[in-house]
Amino acid sequence: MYAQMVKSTGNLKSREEMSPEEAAFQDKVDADIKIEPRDWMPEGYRKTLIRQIGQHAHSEIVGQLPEGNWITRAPTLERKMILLAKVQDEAGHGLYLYCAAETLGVSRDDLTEQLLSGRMKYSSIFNYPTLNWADIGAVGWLVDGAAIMNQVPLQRTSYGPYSRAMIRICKEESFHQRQGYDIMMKMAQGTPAQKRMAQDALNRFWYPSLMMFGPSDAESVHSAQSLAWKIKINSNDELRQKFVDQTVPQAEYLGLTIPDETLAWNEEKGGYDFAEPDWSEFFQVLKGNGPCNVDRLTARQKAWDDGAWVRDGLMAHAEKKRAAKVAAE
Ligand code: FAQ
Repeated sequence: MYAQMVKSTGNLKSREEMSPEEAAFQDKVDADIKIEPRDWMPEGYRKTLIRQIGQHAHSEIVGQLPEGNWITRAPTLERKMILLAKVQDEAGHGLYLYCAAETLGVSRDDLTEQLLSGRMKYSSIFNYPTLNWADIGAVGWLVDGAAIMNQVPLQRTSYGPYSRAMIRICKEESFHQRQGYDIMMKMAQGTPAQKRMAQDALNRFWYPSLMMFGPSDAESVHSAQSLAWKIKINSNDELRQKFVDQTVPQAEYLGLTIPDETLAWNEEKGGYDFAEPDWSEFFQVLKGNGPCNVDRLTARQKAWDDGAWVRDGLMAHAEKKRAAKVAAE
Protein backbone atom coordinates (compact mmCIF):
# COMPACT_ATOMS: atom_id res chain seq x y z
CA MET A 1 0.00 0.00 0.00
CA TYR A 2 2.81 2.39 0.95
CA ALA A 3 4.67 1.52 -2.23
CA GLN A 4 2.52 4.10 -3.96
CA MET A 5 3.58 6.89 -1.60
CA VAL A 6 7.34 6.61 -1.50
CA LYS A 7 10.09 8.16 -3.57
CA SER A 8 11.39 5.18 -5.50
CA THR A 9 8.06 3.91 -6.84
CA GLY A 10 9.19 4.74 -10.37
CA ASN A 11 11.94 2.09 -10.22
CA LEU A 12 9.61 -0.76 -9.31
CA LYS A 13 9.22 -3.34 -12.06
CA SER A 14 5.73 -4.21 -13.18
CA ARG A 15 4.81 -7.90 -13.57
CA GLU A 16 5.24 -7.61 -17.34
CA GLU A 17 8.79 -6.27 -16.94
CA MET A 18 9.88 -9.12 -14.65
CA SER A 19 11.84 -12.13 -15.92
CA PRO A 20 10.23 -15.54 -15.18
CA GLU A 21 12.66 -15.98 -12.22
CA GLU A 22 11.77 -12.55 -10.85
CA ALA A 23 8.04 -13.21 -11.19
CA ALA A 24 8.36 -16.60 -9.44
CA PHE A 25 10.42 -14.93 -6.69
CA GLN A 26 7.80 -12.19 -6.22
CA ASP A 27 5.05 -14.85 -6.05
CA LYS A 28 6.90 -16.54 -3.16
CA VAL A 29 7.33 -13.23 -1.35
CA ASP A 30 3.65 -12.34 -1.90
CA ALA A 31 2.64 -15.76 -0.51
CA ASP A 32 4.77 -15.12 2.63
CA ILE A 33 7.09 -18.03 1.82
CA LYS A 34 10.49 -17.29 3.36
CA ILE A 35 13.46 -16.83 1.04
CA GLU A 36 16.42 -18.94 2.18
CA PRO A 37 20.15 -18.49 1.37
CA ARG A 38 20.28 -21.08 -1.42
CA ASP A 39 17.11 -19.87 -3.15
CA TRP A 40 17.35 -17.80 -6.30
CA MET A 41 16.99 -14.09 -5.56
CA PRO A 42 17.32 -10.88 -7.60
CA GLU A 43 20.71 -9.23 -7.20
CA GLY A 44 19.00 -6.07 -5.93
CA TYR A 45 17.27 -8.06 -3.17
CA ARG A 46 20.60 -9.54 -2.06
CA LYS A 47 22.33 -6.14 -2.11
CA THR A 48 19.51 -4.39 -0.24
CA LEU A 49 19.54 -7.06 2.44
CA ILE A 50 23.32 -6.86 2.85
CA ARG A 51 23.01 -3.07 3.21
CA GLN A 52 20.15 -3.17 5.70
CA ILE A 53 21.29 -6.16 7.78
CA GLY A 54 24.91 -4.94 7.73
CA GLN A 55 23.89 -1.45 8.87
CA HIS A 56 21.68 -2.95 11.50
CA ALA A 57 24.58 -5.12 12.76
CA HIS A 58 26.93 -2.12 12.83
CA SER A 59 24.29 -0.16 14.78
CA GLU A 60 24.18 -2.83 17.47
CA ILE A 61 27.97 -2.84 17.76
CA VAL A 62 28.48 0.95 17.65
CA GLY A 63 25.37 1.27 19.86
CA GLN A 64 27.29 -0.33 22.70
CA LEU A 65 29.58 2.71 22.93
CA PRO A 66 27.24 5.38 24.37
CA GLU A 67 26.06 2.97 27.08
CA GLY A 68 29.39 1.23 27.67
CA ASN A 69 30.63 4.65 28.70
CA TRP A 70 28.34 4.46 31.76
CA ILE A 71 28.95 0.89 32.99
CA THR A 72 31.70 2.01 35.37
CA ARG A 73 29.60 4.95 36.55
CA ALA A 74 26.24 3.23 37.14
CA PRO A 75 24.79 4.48 40.44
CA THR A 76 24.27 1.06 42.09
CA LEU A 77 25.61 -2.49 41.74
CA GLU A 78 22.19 -3.63 40.47
CA ARG A 79 22.06 -0.91 37.80
CA LYS A 80 25.62 -1.81 36.77
CA MET A 81 24.73 -5.51 36.35
CA ILE A 82 21.60 -4.68 34.34
CA LEU A 83 23.46 -2.29 32.05
CA LEU A 84 26.31 -4.75 31.58
CA ALA A 85 23.81 -7.46 30.57
CA LYS A 86 22.09 -5.08 28.13
CA VAL A 87 25.35 -4.06 26.45
CA GLN A 88 26.37 -7.73 26.17
CA ASP A 89 23.00 -8.46 24.53
CA GLU A 90 23.79 -5.78 21.94
CA ALA A 91 27.09 -7.47 21.09
CA GLY A 92 25.12 -10.72 20.63
CA HIS A 93 22.58 -8.97 18.39
CA GLY A 94 25.40 -7.64 16.24
CA LEU A 95 26.80 -11.16 15.89
CA TYR A 96 23.46 -12.78 14.91
CA LEU A 97 23.03 -10.05 12.32
CA TYR A 98 26.56 -10.38 10.89
CA CYS A 99 25.88 -14.14 10.58
CA ALA A 100 22.59 -13.43 8.77
CA ALA A 101 24.45 -11.09 6.38
CA GLU A 102 27.16 -13.72 5.79
CA THR A 103 24.53 -16.10 4.40
CA LEU A 104 24.23 -13.60 1.51
CA GLY A 105 27.86 -14.07 0.50
CA VAL A 106 29.57 -11.16 2.25
CA SER A 107 32.18 -11.68 4.96
CA ARG A 108 32.12 -10.03 8.36
CA ASP A 109 35.61 -8.62 7.69
CA ASP A 110 34.32 -7.01 4.52
CA LEU A 111 31.35 -5.46 6.35
CA THR A 112 33.68 -4.14 9.06
CA GLU A 113 36.01 -2.68 6.46
CA GLN A 114 33.03 -0.91 4.84
CA LEU A 115 31.98 0.52 8.21
CA LEU A 116 35.46 1.78 9.05
CA SER A 117 35.96 3.34 5.60
CA GLY A 118 32.59 5.15 5.89
CA ARG A 119 31.01 3.24 2.98
CA MET A 120 28.41 1.66 5.27
CA LYS A 121 26.28 3.51 7.77
CA TYR A 122 25.05 2.78 11.28
CA SER A 123 22.07 4.33 13.00
CA SER A 124 22.28 8.12 13.30
CA ILE A 125 21.20 7.95 16.95
CA PHE A 126 24.55 6.62 18.13
CA ASN A 127 26.29 9.81 17.06
CA TYR A 128 24.73 11.65 20.00
CA PRO A 129 26.51 11.72 23.38
CA THR A 130 25.28 10.26 26.67
CA LEU A 131 26.13 13.08 29.06
CA ASN A 132 24.73 11.76 32.33
CA TRP A 133 22.88 8.84 33.94
CA ALA A 134 19.45 10.12 32.86
CA ASP A 135 20.62 9.72 29.26
CA ILE A 136 20.98 5.98 29.86
CA GLY A 137 17.31 5.96 30.90
CA ALA A 138 16.38 7.94 27.78
CA VAL A 139 18.38 5.60 25.53
CA GLY A 140 16.61 2.54 26.93
CA TRP A 141 13.16 4.11 26.91
CA LEU A 142 13.29 6.00 23.59
CA VAL A 143 16.07 4.42 21.51
CA ASP A 144 15.21 0.83 22.39
CA GLY A 145 11.52 1.79 22.18
CA ALA A 146 12.06 3.02 18.61
CA ALA A 147 14.21 -0.03 17.83
CA ILE A 148 11.43 -2.40 18.97
CA MET A 149 8.81 -0.51 16.97
CA ASN A 150 10.96 -1.05 13.87
CA GLN A 151 12.08 -4.59 14.67
CA VAL A 152 8.85 -6.31 15.72
CA PRO A 153 7.47 -6.16 12.15
CA LEU A 154 10.89 -7.24 10.83
CA GLN A 155 10.30 -10.63 12.49
CA ARG A 156 8.04 -11.19 9.46
CA THR A 157 10.60 -9.99 6.92
CA SER A 158 10.88 -12.17 3.81
CA TYR A 159 14.48 -13.35 4.26
CA GLY A 160 14.56 -16.39 6.59
CA PRO A 161 17.89 -15.82 8.42
CA TYR A 162 17.08 -12.13 9.06
CA SER A 163 13.58 -12.96 10.26
CA ARG A 164 14.86 -15.63 12.67
CA ALA A 165 17.58 -13.29 14.01
CA MET A 166 14.93 -10.63 14.64
CA ILE A 167 12.73 -13.05 16.62
CA ARG A 168 15.59 -13.65 19.07
CA ILE A 169 16.60 -10.02 19.19
CA CYS A 170 13.07 -8.74 19.90
CA LYS A 171 12.79 -10.93 23.00
CA GLU A 172 15.78 -9.12 24.46
CA GLU A 173 14.87 -5.63 23.25
CA SER A 174 11.70 -5.57 25.35
CA PHE A 175 13.79 -5.98 28.50
CA HIS A 176 16.08 -3.19 27.28
CA GLN A 177 13.19 -0.79 26.87
CA ARG A 178 11.83 -1.68 30.32
CA GLN A 179 15.16 -1.05 32.02
CA GLY A 180 15.33 2.42 30.43
CA TYR A 181 11.79 3.28 31.45
CA ASP A 182 12.54 2.06 34.95
CA ILE A 183 15.51 4.45 35.20
CA MET A 184 13.32 7.30 33.93
CA MET A 185 10.63 6.43 36.48
CA LYS A 186 13.11 6.54 39.37
CA MET A 187 14.52 9.87 38.18
CA ALA A 188 11.15 11.45 37.40
CA GLN A 189 9.91 10.51 40.88
CA GLY A 190 13.18 11.54 42.54
CA THR A 191 14.43 14.94 43.71
CA PRO A 192 13.58 18.06 41.65
CA ALA A 193 17.15 17.98 40.30
CA GLN A 194 16.75 14.34 39.18
CA LYS A 195 13.43 15.17 37.51
CA ARG A 196 15.11 18.07 35.68
CA MET A 197 17.81 15.66 34.46
CA ALA A 198 15.13 13.26 33.16
CA GLN A 199 13.35 16.10 31.33
CA ASP A 200 16.64 17.34 29.87
CA ALA A 201 17.48 13.83 28.60
CA LEU A 202 14.02 13.58 26.99
CA ASN A 203 14.52 17.01 25.40
CA ARG A 204 17.82 15.97 23.83
CA PHE A 205 16.85 12.43 22.72
CA TRP A 206 13.33 13.05 21.41
CA TYR A 207 14.09 14.31 17.90
CA PRO A 208 17.15 12.06 17.32
CA SER A 209 14.87 9.11 18.28
CA LEU A 210 12.29 10.20 15.68
CA MET A 211 15.11 10.29 13.11
CA MET A 212 15.89 6.61 13.74
CA PHE A 213 12.98 5.61 11.47
CA GLY A 214 14.68 7.22 8.50
CA PRO A 215 13.66 10.10 6.23
CA SER A 216 10.01 10.84 5.47
CA ASP A 217 8.33 8.45 3.03
CA ALA A 218 8.54 11.11 0.33
CA GLU A 219 12.36 11.16 0.74
CA SER A 220 12.95 7.45 1.37
CA VAL A 221 15.01 6.06 -1.51
CA HIS A 222 14.67 2.35 -0.77
CA SER A 223 11.22 1.96 0.76
CA ALA A 224 9.10 1.18 -2.30
CA GLN A 225 11.28 -1.71 -3.47
CA SER A 226 11.96 -2.94 0.08
CA LEU A 227 8.23 -2.96 0.85
CA ALA A 228 7.47 -4.84 -2.37
CA TRP A 229 10.10 -7.44 -1.46
CA LYS A 230 8.89 -7.46 2.18
CA ILE A 231 12.39 -6.63 3.37
CA LYS A 232 10.57 -3.80 5.14
CA ILE A 233 7.04 -4.39 6.40
CA ASN A 234 6.09 -0.79 7.23
CA SER A 235 7.07 2.60 5.87
CA ASN A 236 9.30 4.98 7.84
CA ASP A 237 6.48 7.47 8.56
CA GLU A 238 4.06 4.76 9.61
CA LEU A 239 6.47 3.43 12.25
CA ARG A 240 7.38 6.96 13.41
CA GLN A 241 3.68 7.70 13.96
CA LYS A 242 3.20 4.48 15.95
CA PHE A 243 6.23 5.33 18.08
CA VAL A 244 4.88 8.80 18.92
CA ASP A 245 1.44 7.39 19.74
CA GLN A 246 2.97 4.82 22.07
CA THR A 247 5.47 7.15 23.74
CA VAL A 248 3.35 10.24 24.52
CA PRO A 249 1.23 8.46 27.19
CA GLN A 250 4.44 6.99 28.68
CA ALA A 251 5.87 10.53 29.01
CA GLU A 252 2.61 11.69 30.60
CA TYR A 253 2.80 8.87 33.14
CA LEU A 254 6.34 10.00 34.01
CA GLY A 255 5.12 13.60 34.41
CA LEU A 256 7.54 14.70 31.67
CA THR A 257 6.82 16.93 28.68
CA ILE A 258 7.56 15.97 25.07
CA PRO A 259 9.57 18.92 23.69
CA ASP A 260 7.07 19.68 20.92
CA GLU A 261 4.61 22.55 21.32
CA THR A 262 2.67 21.42 18.27
CA LEU A 263 1.97 17.96 19.70
CA ALA A 264 -1.80 17.39 19.68
CA TRP A 265 -4.17 14.43 19.51
CA ASN A 266 -5.86 14.21 16.14
CA GLU A 267 -9.20 12.50 16.64
CA GLU A 268 -9.77 12.02 12.93
CA LYS A 269 -6.54 10.13 12.27
CA GLY A 270 -6.56 8.43 15.68
CA GLY A 271 -2.99 9.53 16.40
CA TYR A 272 -0.91 12.52 17.43
CA ASP A 273 0.10 15.36 15.15
CA PHE A 274 3.73 16.12 15.89
CA ALA A 275 6.65 18.22 14.64
CA GLU A 276 9.09 16.65 12.20
CA PRO A 277 12.72 16.45 13.27
CA ASP A 278 15.21 18.84 11.69
CA TRP A 279 16.03 16.79 8.61
CA SER A 280 19.03 18.94 7.71
CA GLU A 281 20.58 17.87 11.04
CA PHE A 282 19.81 14.22 10.18
CA PHE A 283 21.58 14.46 6.80
CA GLN A 284 24.55 16.21 8.41
CA VAL A 285 24.85 13.34 10.92
CA LEU A 286 24.70 10.84 8.02
CA LYS A 287 27.52 12.73 6.32
CA GLY A 288 29.71 12.23 9.38
CA ASN A 289 29.15 15.64 10.96
CA GLY A 290 27.20 14.61 14.10
CA PRO A 291 28.53 15.33 17.60
CA CYS A 292 30.17 11.90 18.04
CA ASN A 293 30.75 10.44 14.53
CA VAL A 294 34.53 10.79 14.76
CA ASP A 295 34.69 9.35 18.30
CA ARG A 296 32.55 6.35 17.37
CA LEU A 297 34.58 5.39 14.31
CA THR A 298 37.86 6.01 16.11
CA ALA A 299 36.74 3.62 18.88
CA ARG A 300 35.73 0.95 16.35
CA GLN A 301 38.99 1.36 14.40
CA LYS A 302 40.97 0.94 17.64
CA ALA A 303 38.99 -2.19 18.57
CA TRP A 304 39.66 -3.61 15.08
CA ASP A 305 43.39 -2.82 15.27
CA ASP A 306 43.71 -4.14 18.84
CA GLY A 307 42.01 -7.40 17.78
CA ALA A 308 44.41 -8.04 14.87
CA TRP A 309 46.57 -10.44 16.90
CA VAL A 310 43.50 -12.56 17.78
CA ARG A 311 42.46 -12.80 14.12
CA ASP A 312 46.06 -13.59 13.08
CA GLY A 313 46.29 -16.27 15.80
CA LEU A 314 43.03 -17.91 14.69
CA MET A 315 44.12 -17.90 11.04
CA ALA A 316 47.52 -19.40 11.95
CA HIS A 317 45.82 -22.11 14.03
CA ALA A 318 43.39 -22.93 11.20
CA GLU A 319 46.29 -23.11 8.74
CA LYS A 320 48.25 -25.44 11.08
CA LYS A 321 45.22 -27.74 11.38
CA ARG A 322 44.70 -27.71 7.62
CA ALA A 323 48.38 -28.54 6.97
CA ALA A 324 48.27 -31.38 9.55
CA LYS A 325 45.17 -32.81 7.86
CA VAL A 326 46.83 -32.68 4.43
CA ALA A 327 49.99 -34.35 5.83
CA ALA A 328 47.89 -37.17 7.37
CA GLU A 329 46.08 -37.93 4.09
N1 FAQ B 1 20.58 6.31 10.51
O1 FAQ B 1 15.59 4.87 1.85
P1 FAQ B 1 15.72 4.94 3.31
C1 FAQ B 1 19.62 -0.66 17.41
C2 FAQ B 1 19.82 6.00 5.47
S1 FAQ B 1 18.32 -0.11 16.45
C3 FAQ B 1 21.49 6.20 9.52
O2 FAQ B 1 14.48 5.18 4.08
P2 FAQ B 1 15.89 2.20 4.34
C4 FAQ B 1 19.29 -1.30 18.75
C5 FAQ B 1 19.58 4.71 4.71
O3 FAQ B 1 20.49 3.71 5.10
C6 FAQ B 1 19.00 0.85 15.11
N2 FAQ B 1 21.15 6.09 8.22
O4 FAQ B 1 16.48 3.61 3.84
C7 FAQ B 1 20.05 -0.65 19.85
C8 FAQ B 1 19.75 5.18 3.29
O5 FAQ B 1 21.15 5.37 3.01
P3 FAQ B 1 21.99 4.32 2.08
C9 FAQ B 1 19.29 0.05 13.88
C10 FAQ B 1 19.82 6.08 7.94
O6 FAQ B 1 17.04 1.31 4.57
C11 FAQ B 1 19.38 0.16 20.74
C12 FAQ B 1 19.17 6.58 3.33
O7 FAQ B 1 19.23 7.01 4.67
N3 FAQ B 1 18.09 -0.53 13.34
O8 FAQ B 1 20.69 -0.53 16.97
C13 FAQ B 1 18.83 6.15 8.93
O9 FAQ B 1 14.81 1.75 3.44
C14 FAQ B 1 20.07 0.76 21.80
C15 FAQ B 1 17.74 6.64 2.81
O10 FAQ B 1 16.80 6.03 3.74
C16 FAQ B 1 18.03 -0.92 12.05
O11 FAQ B 1 18.98 -0.79 11.31
C17 FAQ B 1 19.25 6.27 10.25
N4 FAQ B 1 18.38 6.39 11.27
O12 FAQ B 1 15.20 2.55 5.75
C18 FAQ B 1 21.41 -0.89 20.04
C19 FAQ B 1 16.71 -1.53 11.63
N5 FAQ B 1 17.63 6.10 8.33
O13 FAQ B 1 22.03 3.01 2.82
C20 FAQ B 1 22.10 -0.27 21.10
C21 FAQ B 1 16.74 -2.10 10.24
C22 FAQ B 1 17.85 6.02 7.00
O14 FAQ B 1 21.29 4.22 0.77
C23 FAQ B 1 21.41 0.56 21.99
N6 FAQ B 1 16.78 -1.06 9.25
N7 FAQ B 1 19.17 6.01 6.77
O15 FAQ B 1 23.35 4.95 1.97
C24 FAQ B 1 15.68 -0.46 8.72
O16 FAQ B 1 14.55 -0.75 9.09
C25 FAQ B 1 15.89 0.56 7.62
O17 FAQ B 1 17.20 0.38 7.10
C26 FAQ B 1 15.69 2.03 8.07
C27 FAQ B 1 15.98 2.95 6.87
C28 FAQ B 1 14.23 2.26 8.50
C29 FAQ B 1 16.62 2.40 9.21
